[in-house]
Amino acid sequence: MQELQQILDDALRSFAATDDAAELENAKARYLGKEGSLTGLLKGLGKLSAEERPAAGARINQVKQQIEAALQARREVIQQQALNAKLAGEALDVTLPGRGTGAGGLHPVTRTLERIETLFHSIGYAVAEGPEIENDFYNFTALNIPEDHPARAMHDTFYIDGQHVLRTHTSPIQIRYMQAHVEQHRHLETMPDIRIIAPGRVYRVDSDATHSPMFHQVEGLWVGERVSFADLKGVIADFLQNYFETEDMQVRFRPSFFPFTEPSAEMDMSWKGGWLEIGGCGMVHPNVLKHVGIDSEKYIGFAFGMGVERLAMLRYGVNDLRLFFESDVQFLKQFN
Ligand code: 2NM
Repeated sequence: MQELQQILDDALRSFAATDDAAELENAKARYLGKEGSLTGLLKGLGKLSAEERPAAGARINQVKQQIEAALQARREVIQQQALNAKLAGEALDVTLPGRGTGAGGLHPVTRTLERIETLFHSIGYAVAEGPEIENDFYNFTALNIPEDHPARAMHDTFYIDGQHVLRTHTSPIQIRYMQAHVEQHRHLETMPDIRIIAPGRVYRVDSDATHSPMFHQVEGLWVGERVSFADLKGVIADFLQNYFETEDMQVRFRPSFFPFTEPSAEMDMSWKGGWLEIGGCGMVHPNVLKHVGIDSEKYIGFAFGMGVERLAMLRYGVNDLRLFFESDVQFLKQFN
């Protein structure tokens, strides 16, 4: 039976030709299905004579078993291949070390603030804090800033409403502290000195390469019965020497004007053979002391203010202020 051999060869070839389970079952149908070629031969047995039938039937059944065996073998190979592919796709090396979550670290401005706080703490200054949303009195009036002063204008100050602003300096902290200090010592003949720094975020309508609408300031205040301009210069010089870790630090005061101090000065420090402005200062104006209920005939004080980003840039060698506010981890992780 030439035809039987042909069917067997075809079946084995088409089973071997596919890697796909569904395609294999389609191939099976072509030989063993209801319309399959082998099934056709079996149906044809009836046309044979009684003598021929048993031998022909036996041969067809033998081929049928061979095809079924090949089919089953191929099914198992394809199933195994599918399983291997699935396992490879899900491969997980449980012996690899974990990725971890990273340690994180402090922002350079935060580190600078902590350094400033530590240094002033070491010479007897407390660290005071206060709200970032302030009212007109604490941000301007108490500081002897007149009603028509340009700093009060909408284009310099972020207004929350007619009465409230984002603080434009940390002086309101000092005003609040002085008020509370006076209240706390009202029963005494004389009150102890006030020695504080007021670090924190401040806000101004200003944004370019050297100005950010939010930045950090540290102000300082010493109020007592015998506080002098010389003390002010000594404290500033001591701070800068320690902050920059150099004995070779010159401090220069240039006459200036602020509504809240009299006299007032700009502070410069020696830097790379020249001078660099690092803030302003002065003796607290008598009107400021009056606003917080301190007798300006008995008490006197100095105050100063410095930009924290400026101090951070100088210490870490950063040349663009904006880098501090971009939250770029590649930049920030250099400082930890
Ligand atoms: C500065 C410059 C000069 C200052 C004044 C006061 C207060 F509240 F005592 F009046 N706090 N800070 C002051 C004085 C701030 O920053 C450039």
